[in-house]
Amino acid sequence: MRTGTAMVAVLAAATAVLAGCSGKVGDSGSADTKRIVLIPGVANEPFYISMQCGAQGEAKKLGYQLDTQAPTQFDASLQTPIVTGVIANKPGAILIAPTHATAMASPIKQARDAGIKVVEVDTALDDTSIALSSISSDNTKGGQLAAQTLAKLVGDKGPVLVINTKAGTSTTDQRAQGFTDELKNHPGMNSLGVQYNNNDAAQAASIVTATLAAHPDLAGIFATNLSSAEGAATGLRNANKLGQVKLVGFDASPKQVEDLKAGTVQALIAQDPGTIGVDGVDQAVAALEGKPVTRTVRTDMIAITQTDMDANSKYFYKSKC
Ligand code: T6T
Repeated sequence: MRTGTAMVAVLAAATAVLAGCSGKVGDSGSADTKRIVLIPGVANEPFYISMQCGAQGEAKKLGYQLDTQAPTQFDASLQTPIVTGVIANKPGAILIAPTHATAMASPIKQARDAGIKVVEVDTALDDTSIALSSISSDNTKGGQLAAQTLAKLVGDKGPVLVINTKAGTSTTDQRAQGFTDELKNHPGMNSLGVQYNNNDAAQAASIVTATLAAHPDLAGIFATNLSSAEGAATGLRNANKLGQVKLVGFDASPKQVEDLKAGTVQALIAQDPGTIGVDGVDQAVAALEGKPVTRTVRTDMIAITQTDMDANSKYFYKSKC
């Protein structure tokens, strides 16, 4: 018994020393202000891997620890328990890509109310009062850019389809809206509407197959993200319509880059997820150190075609750091 008590005392003393070193005061329940947790939309996906690489590098540079915890699918019901678990561990800040603009509000608010600094990376909540800062591409503009790019490819005429991922994803909803708005400036093109693939490439391929059966004159497709674009390319390949139906896809995963090189996809709107990660850490650290925080930070986005792909390879996403 006595040995046990002594060991507890030694452990408590050691914990206190460690706490002093790291800024952690485990038992008292206050936050570890040197630790930041990144919660991406989904695990093992090149957009978020690139974001994590940027965030990790920046955190190291600034003397912070960055941990990453991602759901296995892009789904609020899987991301919510991750946020709840992270709150219990009390990091100083979280960088989060909310998987739904309203469904993630309550768990993220709980994090904020627990004293954790919240920074949104890529996606955002509709309620702008919860996060301190949001870092993303200008997604509405990205959708407009996709429409302008597709208009050139189809000679400004014919039926076009939008393949979106999941309704309620702030970024891709804005891209679809930007695309639809810009189509008003291209009266020769008519929209066949927006279809959702549930962030699943196989579903995007099936949407293409079904659309081609009903509209064999389909001229072009705008795929609003990585899974939509990878799947749409597969659908066109299956239907033997490669190059005939023009495809513009958001993002630049290794597979999308291969598809661009092969001529399966005519243009990619690449984002800069590495910089989103870097800027996210910078804003979180500013908040933790009591410095001014920027509420909205916009990162780069670029339309890449086969002819300029080599010059723009810095925008290609990574599958590991
Ligand atoms: O397009 C990115 C991201 O910007 C979007 O919010 C969700 O999908 C991606 O992660 C690509 O899969």
